Amino acid sequence: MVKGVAHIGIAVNDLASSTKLFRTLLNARVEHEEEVPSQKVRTAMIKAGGDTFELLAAMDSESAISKFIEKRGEGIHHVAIEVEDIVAELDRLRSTGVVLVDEIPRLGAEHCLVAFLHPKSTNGVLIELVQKIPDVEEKE
Ligand code: CMX
Repeated sequence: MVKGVAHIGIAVNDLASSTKLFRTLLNARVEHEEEVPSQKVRTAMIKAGGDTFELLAAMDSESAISKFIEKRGEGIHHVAIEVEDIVAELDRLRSTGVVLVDEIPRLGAEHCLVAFLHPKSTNGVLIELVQKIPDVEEKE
């Protein structure tokens, strides 16, 4: 089941200056900052009202964000959709012919399970499916 938009991802050259800009634009604070080495990105989540913007900066030239900015410049990089069961959604979408970038969900920012759909099969929009993993409280 699709729950709604989790966040809008924006590719930026400089995370610090863009974070400052978006904090001013949205009059909001940064909720979360994280490095995702597996994706070679640094992220900052800024929440405004009920919506979240994820600023993404490349950690090196091999990052998908570097390649995106080189080709298209800074701007909207992906739309993340929150789903209840990411494996079921991937199965459903695969069966309709949508091309999956990630056949198997992987760990993304904020300890969520994530999987991307290829923009060539989704009207040129990179879509990320996100499933939140409930916090597990450690018991002594
Ligand atoms: N939105 C729309 N189109 C995109 C795109 C994006 N974000 N990124 C790439 N494309 C387009 C390219 O412009 C290119 O189009 P043309 O063939 O018309 O030139 C096409 O997709 C292929 O792009 P490519 O650079 O040759 O690269 P790949 O096919 O190898 O990979 C993609 C493209 C989207 C699958 C890859 O960038 C990817 O896996 N992205 C998901 C991972 C990611 O973005 N991680 C960073 C986010 C981290 C996080 O939030 O967890």
